[in-house]
Amino acid sequence: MATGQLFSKTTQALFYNYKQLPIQRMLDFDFLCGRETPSVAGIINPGSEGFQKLFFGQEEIAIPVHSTIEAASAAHPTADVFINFASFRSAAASSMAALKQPTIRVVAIIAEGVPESDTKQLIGYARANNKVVIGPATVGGIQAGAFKIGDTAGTIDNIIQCKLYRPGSVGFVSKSGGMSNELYNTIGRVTDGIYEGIAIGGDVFPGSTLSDHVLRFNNIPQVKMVVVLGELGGRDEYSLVEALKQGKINKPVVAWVSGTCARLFKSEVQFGHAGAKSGGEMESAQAKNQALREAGAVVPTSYEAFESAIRETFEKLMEEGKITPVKEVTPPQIPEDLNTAIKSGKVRAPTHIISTISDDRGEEPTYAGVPMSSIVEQGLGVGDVISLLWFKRSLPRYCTRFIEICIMLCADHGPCVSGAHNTIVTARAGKDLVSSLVSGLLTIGPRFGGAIDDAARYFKDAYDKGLTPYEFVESMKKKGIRVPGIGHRIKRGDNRDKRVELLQDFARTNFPSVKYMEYAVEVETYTLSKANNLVLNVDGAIGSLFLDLLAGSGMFTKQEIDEVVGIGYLNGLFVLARSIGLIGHTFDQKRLKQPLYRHPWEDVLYTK
Ligand code: Q5B
Repeated sequence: MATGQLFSKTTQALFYNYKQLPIQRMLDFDFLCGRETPSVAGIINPGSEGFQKLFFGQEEIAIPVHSTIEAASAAHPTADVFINFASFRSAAASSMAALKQPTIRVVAIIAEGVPESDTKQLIGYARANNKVVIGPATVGGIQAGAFKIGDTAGTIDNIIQCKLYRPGSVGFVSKSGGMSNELYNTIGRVTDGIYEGIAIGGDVFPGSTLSDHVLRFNNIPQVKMVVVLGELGGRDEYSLVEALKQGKINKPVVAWVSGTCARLFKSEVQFGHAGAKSGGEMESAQAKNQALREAGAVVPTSYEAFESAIRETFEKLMEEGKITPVKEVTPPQIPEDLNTAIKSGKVRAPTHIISTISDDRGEEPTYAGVPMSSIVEQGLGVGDVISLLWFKRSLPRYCTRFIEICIMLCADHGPCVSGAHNTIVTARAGKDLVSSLVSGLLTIGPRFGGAIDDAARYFKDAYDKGLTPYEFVESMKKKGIRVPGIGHRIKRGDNRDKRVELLQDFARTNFPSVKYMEYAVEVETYTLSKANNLVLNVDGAIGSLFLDLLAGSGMFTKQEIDEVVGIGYLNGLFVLARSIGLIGHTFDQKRLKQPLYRHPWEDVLYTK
């Protein structure tokens, strides 16, 4: 393993697998330490490329995302740490790929459960190539005031409390990541703080060992004392014992091997980590503590006494003048995330959207407050859903049935009408479903299918004002406006539109009143006397009958009716219905593999 410093205040990492929280925590730590560059240079998210927006202090920054380790290493040649958040399934392969990058020097593997044979290969490759592996099964490590791996040291509050935003004099190494947080706190309280802390991970074969890091700390001048937290199982601590005995470590080492309680169990005990199991006597916490003590480490009699041992060792170094007290700094305030601040009630923020028709935040979505399950359980249909989402109320069954009939009757009217024609031409030009659909929908307007709202407006106005059909039609003529809802390209007085008859029959049987419709029929009688094609068309029938529905159902105030007519809800019925047909026409053309449409020359009048 390389000697000396692993990280510095300019170290940058490549982060494998996009995980927003640990990356943001690294960047928050950077800000706290006053780093000038973010510690994450690039993110590798297999299969995707682009940028991820994250905060660096108050500023938003865009961190490049690469799809491969090779591409990321090439793009960020100065990023020499690889933080691997891959799952245990892919951690070994990605770590090996990272180790093979000439620019990568340190690989931290977070995943637990990496096969031991894979880890051994990684260790072999790393040693042969003078690289460092931290983990697997680790939270990572930290160089106080300089660089932090992922979630190491937990929340920003904890980092501030442990004074990890500036370097102290203690090198710390532990197996456990969870316990390293505990010790950061202890060391922060009883010394001038951590210089560097590493959790090597709880696997039987860690990428780097306790003694690897202690020997490294011994070469870092800023580290004045070393704290080691081992655990029962394995023999790693004996390498440290050897190093101490051979005089390779000349800085005070305060050590504790946890797991002394294992002796209280009658049989072999497996603790949380894969490597933490009480095997033979040599691997017991007691034996390792004793060996460390004999080799010259300061080893307390219990974990409870560990804190005093650390304090006393630190104070002794202070007395000897080997440690100059660290100059305290006040770290900058990390801006709180808006969501966190809102949750804690500290701030309020205006919303940007108001919505009153549906809500998907609860256990199940609701339409106008009605849960989906209740819609299904009651056997409600699309008419009821429209009534909830458009009108925000549950309309009586005859109303919702009327809506459904409108939709069924307007779903299609053959391939020759404007909408279907456009859709067919678009589909034959090789366009996709949505393009073909919207190209047809865009023809819906005052002449084709989109006259329902205007029909309702004009019929209502004329009826409410008490105009006779003659007065109404002639006043429209004077204004040069065609009566919406009247007239059809193929329907005639002697070839009525069956759809209109079906709607009228339904309404006459089910509606309490059909006064607006009867008025429209009187208008039709007058227009038919002028020309045979001026029938009440499907738009006019729906427009007038919807006025009857609104007025007769007792579910709408006069003001609400004016709003429905004023806003123009009713063309929505034609748009919704005809979408069904237009989608069908798209599929039809695709199914028939129809070629590009070209209009025949013979069908065009070329003239000057
Ligand atoms: N004249 C629909 O016109 C159409 C008059 C009128 C007074 C009128 C026309 C019109 C109002 C809009 C309307 C919905 C353009 C129609 C639909 C869905 C569809 C479609 C499908 C489906 C047809 C001949 C003479 C002229 C005009 C006069 C015509 N309409 N006068 N009020 N409303 N209606 N649209 O046949 O004296 O000769 O100059 O705009 O309600 O879109 O199936 O195809 O389901 O897909 O082209 O059913 O009526 O008649 O323009 O040659 O006019 O009648 O002023 O008089 P045409 P034009 P003059 S349903």
